[in-house]
Order: sequence, then structure tokens, then C-alpha cells
Amino acid sequence: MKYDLQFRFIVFVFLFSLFIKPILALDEQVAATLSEENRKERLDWWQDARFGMFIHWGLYAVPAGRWKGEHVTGEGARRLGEWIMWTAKIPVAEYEPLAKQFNPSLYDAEQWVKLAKQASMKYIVITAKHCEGFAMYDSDVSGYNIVDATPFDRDPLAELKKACDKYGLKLGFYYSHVWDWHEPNARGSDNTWDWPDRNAKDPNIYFEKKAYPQVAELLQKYDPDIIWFDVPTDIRREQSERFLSIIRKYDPACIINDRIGNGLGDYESPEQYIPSVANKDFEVCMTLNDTWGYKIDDVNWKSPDTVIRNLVDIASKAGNYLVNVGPTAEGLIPPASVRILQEVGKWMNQYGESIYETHANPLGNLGEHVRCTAKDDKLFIHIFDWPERDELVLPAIQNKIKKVYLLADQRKKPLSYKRIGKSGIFIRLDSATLPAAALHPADTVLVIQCEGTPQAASQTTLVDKTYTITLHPAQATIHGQKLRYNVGTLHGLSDRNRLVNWTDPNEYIGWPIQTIRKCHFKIEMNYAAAKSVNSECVIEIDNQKLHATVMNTGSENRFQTFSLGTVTLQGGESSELLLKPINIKKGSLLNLRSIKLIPIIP
Ligand code: H79
Repeated sequence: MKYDLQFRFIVFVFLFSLFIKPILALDEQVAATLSEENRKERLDWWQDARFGMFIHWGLYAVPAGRWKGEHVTGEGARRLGEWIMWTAKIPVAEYEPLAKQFNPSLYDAEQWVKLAKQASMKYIVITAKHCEGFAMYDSDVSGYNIVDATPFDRDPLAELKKACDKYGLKLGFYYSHVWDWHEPNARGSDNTWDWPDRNAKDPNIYFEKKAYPQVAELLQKYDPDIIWFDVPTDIRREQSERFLSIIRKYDPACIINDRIGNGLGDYESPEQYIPSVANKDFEVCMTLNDTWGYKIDDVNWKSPDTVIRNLVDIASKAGNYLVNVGPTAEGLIPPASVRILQEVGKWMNQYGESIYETHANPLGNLGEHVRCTAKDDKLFIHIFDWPERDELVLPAIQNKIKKVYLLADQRKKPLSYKRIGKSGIFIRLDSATLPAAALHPADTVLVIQCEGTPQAASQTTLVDKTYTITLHPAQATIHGQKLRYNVGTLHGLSDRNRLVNWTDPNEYIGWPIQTIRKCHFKIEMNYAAAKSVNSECVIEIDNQKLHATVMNTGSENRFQTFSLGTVTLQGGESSELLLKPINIKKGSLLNLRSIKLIPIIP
């Protein structure tokens, strides 16, 4: 009896400790900030903002991508200006003296903020400390900072904060919390050229002495609106929780990106790619050339039109776009970046209404030539590529339509349109009333003003001969138990959206589609496969079958596009496009990203 009680007590304590541990690690006040309600409240301004400026500025602006006369570059991170210390394996003893040459006397915070404002950006995120370990503000924690270690006797972050307040922009700080090449104890992507013995490194020493107190002082001194952490490899739950606690104790309203690690952030941060389908609140960060930190030799600039289309694409998925500039060691934003942002600003002046404070596309899957954003009773139809036949075919909405007009037309002259198709579920704009060409090379915006909040009339994908359509597994019906759609990113660095675990040959997927008229399509499939090479599958649609043999893409993470053949859709009928395995040689049939229907114009 006594033993039984003791045993029960031990079991009770054990079970209790399982439940209590994760709660005890965070105090109540901080834990409360993780609630969905709290998160939504915090993200209120951020969700309306849509467009922000990323600034990568640090000691790396001095070498500007060159070391001892050589252009330092390579694959992936090796080509990045801010990674020069890591790529060229520059010892701390040689890198530190760069500070003495860093005197950005032309820095004018108001100028930068005015540029952001001109581009219609609503917030700025600037590097307070990148992986090089150098603080770009007046830090009491480490003397390795711009005020103490350089001839430039000013605090750029304090000046930027003041300018942002003056012009009404929000300000956030990037802080590399795990990786720090200046510190012998930091791990992750660590400095192995000065300190090769990884086992001798105790990251807690680095966290306690530098990272935690610096994040705390950023909060205390500058009251930032966002803390933007970078890649969270080598960080344990309790370490991420410490960062969280430090920030949220000072300011429960401070937004934190997902890279804090261990699932504690407010939003996802895809880097250099736009997710095909949105899962959560997200912010895409992107460069204007191929580097974040300034590099003399990188002149591979994006066109303003590309930036505009990215912004629209992201807004149509209810995400934000954080576009980077890398100022020089003199303190100037490169003229090429200034020009691009000014061009984007011109477009935004005319079309901004279709971007800010909008919702995601409510119409379901649209052709690749069109995007849709929505606000109140309006649908904004963004036309990227002017339709070949001057016809614009859109999936229908349930609402009555009040008016269709061009956003750029101040008089809002109504354009005529027709609801077509048997059940009246399609809209076709009359070709006679559309302008003969695009009003802007990047994007021309049509407004469909409705009665009430616009709602799609059908969940079915409308397929038509006037555009290419991409079918994503996220929108498919999965017929199976094991087969599943995986969502999300890996630290923001790679897109994890894909159909996985196709091990059962009886499981398959399908997309309900509709056509309004007869059309021919080429079909392409984008997938990754390695183990299952030579397995077979089939696409079935309207009594036609396209057989495919699974090819080797090199790895189950490397995606490639393959042409499967052509099909003819008769029109008028609703049907389902199916993808079925015939046999699976080994592992998973394939990891699917998308199937594309490309019209063949006779
Ligand atoms: O600040 C900018 C970049 O410097 C930073 N994020 C944006 C916002 C960035 N972090 N990581 N990367 C860019 C690329 C990282 C690549 C990695 Fe690796 C692959 C890290 C670990 C595997 C290359 C190979 C570096 C270490 C091993």
C-alpha cells in the first residue's frame, strides 16, 4: 500500500512536470503575448503596410565585396557582400581595423526615410548587427560598434529613429542573434578560421555576454517596432524564449519574425522567393541586385517592373514585401536602387489603393497573367500581361456588379462586361471597351466594384485558352490517407510547400476545373524525385490519359519542370484533372510543386 502510494506520487510528479515545464519557462505575462489574439493585435499596422525597406549596412560596406584587390564571390551565401568575412575567411585581427576606415559622413537619415516614403514604403528594417558582429549603434555592451570604434562620431540608428518618427514610418532592427563571426563562443555558421575547435565553444557565454544584453539595449534605447532575427540554426528552445522574454517584457507590441527560432515568431519570412500559396502571415525579403550588403561589382539590378509585379503578387496573397538597399561606406544608397524605388513609387502613387490595406485574392486560382487584391466592395484586377485576344476571362463572383473601371481613369468611365457561361459564373470583359494596350508595362489595374464584399461563385478553377494556369497541390482534393501537403519554409531560406509522402499507389489527387469553351493545352509538371526514378504515373482528364515516367531530379529537394504532352478540353463541362500513380518503385512517387496548363494558340 505504502509503495503503491509512493509509486502513484512519483508518476503524478512525473506527469505533472511534463505539463508544467513548457509553461514555467516563460512567465505568464510573456506567455500571454503568444496568444493568437495578441499576435493579431500586434500585427495590425503591419498587415496594412504591405511594403517596407530593408537596409543592410555594416563594416562590410568598406571592402564592398573586394578583399586584397579580388572580387570575393561564389555560390549561395558566398556571393553576398555582408558575408565577405566568412567567404574570404578574414581573421578578426584583419577585419576589425575596417572600423577605422568607416566614416559615412554623407549619411543623412532623413534622405533615406524620404526615399522610402517616395517609394510608398510604410516601414524600415535596418541591420543593428549582422553576422560580422559589429553593432551599428551606440552599444554599451560591446565597444565593437560604430560610435566607439570608428571616426564617425554619430549614432545612425538614433538618427534613423528620429527621422522615421518625423515622417511617420515604423522602424525595426535586424539582429543576427545566433551567428557572430567576431565572437569565439558563437556557433551556427561560426568563425572556424580564428577558432577551429567547435567543441570548445560555449554559445551561452556569447548569448549572455553579448546577444541578450544587446537586444535588451536596442529595446530600451530605440523602442523598435520589429526585431528581425536571422537564421536560427543552433538555438535551443530556452534560448529563443530568452530573446522573446527580453523583447516582450519591454514592449509586448514589438513584432518578431519567425527566425527567433522554435516557433515563437509572429510571421514567416521567406527570403528571395515568393511562396506559391500563403499559409500564414508572411513577409518576403528580397534584394534589388544579388547582394544585401553593398558590393561594387554587383550590377545585376532588377527592373522596376519586376519589383512592382512582386509587390502585387505578394499583396494578392496578403503578404508584405521588404525590399533591400545596401548603402555605401560613405552613407549613400546606390543610385541604381534609388532609381528603381522612385519608379515603383510613381506606380504606387497611381495604384497604391490596390495594395495598401487590401486582402488576399478571394477569387481562387487565376491565370498567370492576372493577380487580384480586394478591399471593401472592390476587387482590383491586376493585369500583368495584356491578353492576346483582348479578352479577359475571370471566374465569377456571387455579388451584383455595380461598375467596372480602370483604376488610372480619374473619371471612372464604366467599362462594359458580360456574365457568361451556363450558370452565369463567368465574367468576360467586352474587348471593345478595353484599352488596346496596357496602360503600364508592369501592371494595369481594373476595378470591379460590387454590392457587398466580393465572394467567389465557385471553388472550381476556371481554365481558359487565353491564359496559362498553375494548379497547386494546396488547392487539390487529396484522395488518400498518407499523401499530404506540406507547408512552410525552412528558416525562410527554402520553400517547403509541396505534396509529399506518396508511398501508396492507390492514393491520388485531383483538381476540380471548368472550361467555358473548347481549348488545347500543353501540360507541364514541376516535381522533385530521386529514389522513385522510373516509377510511372498518369494524368487523366476528360477521358484522356497522359502517361509519365518519373525522372531523376538529383534530389528530393531539387525541383524541375517536365513536359507531359497535350490535352483537349471540350468546354462547358465541369471535370476533374487527376494525377494518379501507376506504380511506385521506391519511397515516395514524387514531391509535387505544381501542374501547369499552357494554352496552345492555334
Ligand atoms: O541578411 C541577409 C543574408 O545575409 C542572410 N539573410 C538575409 C536577410 C542570410 N543568411 N543566410 N543566408 C543568407 C544564406 C545561408 C546559407 C546557409 Fe550555409 C546554408 C547557411 C547554412 C547553410 C553556407 C553554407 C553558409 C553556411 C553553410
